[in-house]
Amino acid sequence: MARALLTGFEPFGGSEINSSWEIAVRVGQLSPKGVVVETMQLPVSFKCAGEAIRKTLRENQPNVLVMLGQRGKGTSIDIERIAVNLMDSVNPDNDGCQPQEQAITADGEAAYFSNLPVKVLRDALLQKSILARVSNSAGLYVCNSTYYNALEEIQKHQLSTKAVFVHLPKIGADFPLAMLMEAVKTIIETVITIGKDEQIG
Ligand code: PCA
Repeated sequence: MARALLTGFEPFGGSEINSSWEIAVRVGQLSPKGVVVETMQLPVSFKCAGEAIRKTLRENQPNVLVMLGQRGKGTSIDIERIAVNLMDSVNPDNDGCQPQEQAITADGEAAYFSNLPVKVLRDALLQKSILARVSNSAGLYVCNSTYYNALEEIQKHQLSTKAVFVHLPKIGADFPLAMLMEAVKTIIETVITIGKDEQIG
């Protein structure tokens, strides 16, 4: 059976919860079809989140990595296509770091793309009438840098892990908990279906 790692972030910026972790932990218990899902909470720390995701990827080599983050002002479920090699933050992370126009990896690639077909994932959500789009920027804060670290690690070590980052809006009237859970479960199941054709896992 394929193994998926589903990550979410701890709260940040004075909030009590982070929708990404609330959803990750619940979807982990849902047992999506054809896959064993492990969940992991990441710190909102440029340094520690990057190190943690790299270590887990190397040690556990999951078949699938779905990383979730919260986009506070998000009005859709955003399937992130790309991570760029830049940190530039308006607010400090939970360690008090606030890098300004700094590379994530000195002399690293300018950017990495998801190695999954992002439009297929978006369409799987639209088919269920869940508002989703492909996003071409995960921002320049901790989500982007964690995504970059993950994709670079996969590339550098030639791992077979298929990875994508998804920004979720806050849980609320427009995006109730059940809808966000259904969305993330659908993404995982769609990745597994794609993988059957490509022999993931
Ligand atoms: N969202 C932030 C970091 C953690 C999270 O959930 C971001 O979009 O970078």
